[in-house]
Amino acid sequence: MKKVYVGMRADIIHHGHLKIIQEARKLGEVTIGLLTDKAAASYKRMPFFSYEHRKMILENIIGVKEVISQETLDYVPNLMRLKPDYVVHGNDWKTGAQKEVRKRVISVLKEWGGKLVEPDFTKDVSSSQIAEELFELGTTPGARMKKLRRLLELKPIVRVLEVHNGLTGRIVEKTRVVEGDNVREFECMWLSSLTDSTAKGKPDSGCVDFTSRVNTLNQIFEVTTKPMIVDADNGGLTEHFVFMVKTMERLGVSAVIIEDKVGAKRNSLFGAEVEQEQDEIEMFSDKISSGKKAQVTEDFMIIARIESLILNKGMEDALKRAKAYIDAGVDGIMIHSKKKDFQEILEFCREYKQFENKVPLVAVPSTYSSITEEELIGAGVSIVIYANQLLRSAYPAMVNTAETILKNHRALESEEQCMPIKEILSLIPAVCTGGK
Ligand code: SPV
Ligand code: MG
Repeated sequence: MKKVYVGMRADIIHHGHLKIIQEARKLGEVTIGLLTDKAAASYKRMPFFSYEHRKMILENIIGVKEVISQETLDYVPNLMRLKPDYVVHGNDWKTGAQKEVRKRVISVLKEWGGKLVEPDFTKDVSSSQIAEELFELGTTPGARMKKLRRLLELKPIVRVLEVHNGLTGRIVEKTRVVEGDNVREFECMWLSSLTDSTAKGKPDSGCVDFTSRVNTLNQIFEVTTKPMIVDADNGGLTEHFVFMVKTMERLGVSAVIIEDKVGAKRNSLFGAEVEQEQDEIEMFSDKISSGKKAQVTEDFMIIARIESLILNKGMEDALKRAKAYIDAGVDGIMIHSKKKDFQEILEFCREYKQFENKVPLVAVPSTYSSITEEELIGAGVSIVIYANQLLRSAYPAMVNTAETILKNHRALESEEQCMPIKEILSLIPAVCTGGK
């Protein structure tokens, strides 16, 4: 029997997959190289179904002899081991994201005279299209909430972008950039107190009340499926925080971040320019453990935000607090800084790496924005939050348009700054507003 290798992601199985397997069977004994969850998440969104579930389905398809794991997008390591006579793949990978992977398959097969066989791909069905349609259907609170923990397992860093209304939620949901083999997107949303307040024409001083923040959250959740981290300021009094935890969890929020400050709420980026007081370690630890006791599921996360560097309390204090908060049961640590350079963040990360007990580390590079995701990964950061960029870019554009109309006594000159009317009419698909 000849050996036939078929690499697959097989997240949403359809007749296109079965046709490939049928073609492969005609050539010999079929081994499926199934992308692991990490490999599948390395170049585009994480799969809907876990490796075990995808494997179980494939193993029960007639003609599949064995399913083995493929740990990289690159087929070469598995091909070197198995030295198959044939690799079978639909001919849709000649162009686009997988072009390079294909080239490497062809060149390694040459080493033992193996062949690449490329049946016509099935044009009337596409996993990506089915996935898009599933996302448009929406999600449930429980399914959305779980996604952040899964992303933390699968991605080297979870990329989070600020949202403050339904439209910005849609931007996080839909925006994608293709870079070689990779489709890059934001995996999660951040409901920022700064941009939520600013979008409502109010200062970031806690004057947008909790009910209003929950309303905004619901508006965003109506039109998105990605997970959400909520900026909960300092979480309020401990006896109120426990209710906040339950509300957030019930809605399907994946994590809240609470900052270790007390007193009148001021945005951290003011630093020591304004009066800001840090909480006692014991009091804040108590808030964390009370919150942890209040949550119902294992999925919800409470992340503690350390303000020591912002308030010039020093590295020692920041590290001491990180240890105490971890002991109190926190699920993540956000270390904040308002320096332009990122040396103090890297110093914190270096020390943090030595901790015996670690939880995922979160960074918010608003002022030290020159740091790259690769540098953050190297430092051990698991979540990067781009906390305010959508609103900061939208506001100057809108003011500019307003001024252009005023200066010209008409709207014509503003047109080149605006998206075409036709485009805005179809920006939101009809399915979101009640059918096609
Ligand atoms: C926010 O986005 O509201 C934050 C981050 O809390 S910062 O503005 O940097 O304090
Ligand atoms: Mg905030």
